[in-house]
Amino acid sequence: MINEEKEMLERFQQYVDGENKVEPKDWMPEAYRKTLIRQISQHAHSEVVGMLPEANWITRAPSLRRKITLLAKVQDEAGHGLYLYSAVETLGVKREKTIEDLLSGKAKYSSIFNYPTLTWADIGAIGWLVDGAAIANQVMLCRTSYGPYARAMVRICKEESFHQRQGYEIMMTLAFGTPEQKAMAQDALNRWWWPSLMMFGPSDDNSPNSALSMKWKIKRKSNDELRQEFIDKTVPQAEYLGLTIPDPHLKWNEERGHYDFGPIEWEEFYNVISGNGPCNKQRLDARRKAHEEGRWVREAAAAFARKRAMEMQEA
Ligand code: BYC
Repeated sequence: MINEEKEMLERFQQYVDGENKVEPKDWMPEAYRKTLIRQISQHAHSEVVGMLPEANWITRAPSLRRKITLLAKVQDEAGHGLYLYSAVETLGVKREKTIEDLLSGKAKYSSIFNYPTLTWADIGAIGWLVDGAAIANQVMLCRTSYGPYARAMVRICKEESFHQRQGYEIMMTLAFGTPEQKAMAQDALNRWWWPSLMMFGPSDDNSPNSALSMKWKIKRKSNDELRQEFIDKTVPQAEYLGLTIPDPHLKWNEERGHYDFGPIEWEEFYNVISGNGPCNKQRLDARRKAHEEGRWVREAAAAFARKRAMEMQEA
């Protein structure tokens, strides 16, 4: 039995190394299934919780055009959550259970959404930096080894690109606007820069899940590699805006061909992911309230589906 399992593991590794996609009915190691359930469900929760800080500004968007665009973006995030919850279901976990884990505080979601959106410029900074960081991470996930996750990511990435552009465009309007508008843009950059870098997760030497995830090609690039890619891409964008990234250590390193950057406050990151960030309680309370208020819709949809199934049987 042990030999048999070892053989299956080896075959699985060869299959993944051969750049083949793993599909829901294929045999997979239990740890592979578990880590995918963990990562994809956290990702789904992040999309859904991520709607909250932005939705906070829908009623206060400065023009009809901005309001329509923001509404579309927030709706896209809901759609991303739905694709990803479906991808988790293909791994044998009921959606209800996945959502229960979020509402009970057991499951994580991205640290970034535990920060408040204080001004309109934050909507620009989120699109530019948070969606920018998300794209850096998610382009890699389009090539993840699990088929349903990879396919969901292709569509999500296309939409994230539009989100990033709308954010950068808001930042351009503010940065090239009045001195007050430029100051708002700078203030938003100051507050969102470091939390955006934390989105990529702990540094490689403190990332317990990375080794297996890289081996099984769930992740294709390490947390630090992606963080560096994001910084290298974003610094020239900030320069174009005439804004200053709040890091006195930020400096182009000719030898490395990358920007050097200052130390990340990991204590803040661990504090946020253990539930003690500025908005953790507010975010979970909002999700719990929405879940309760949506109960009748779920019940009505389930009753309708049961009725349709009975009608089909009778026909
Ligand atoms: N926040 O071993 P590690 C979006 C946890 S949504 C919270 O490196 P892994 C968007 C990690 O879960 C963006 N927790 O883990 C939506 C682990 O804890 P557990 C969301 C974090 O999984 C709306 C522990 O720290 N994107 O795009 O190998 C509007 C050790 O970490 C975070 C995704 O979810 C964090 N930032 O790597 C706009 C992408 N980082 O689970 C935008 C998919 C780490 O062992 N996820 N932790 O208790 C991933 O690519 C990976 O899960 C991560 C972490 C790179 C995030």
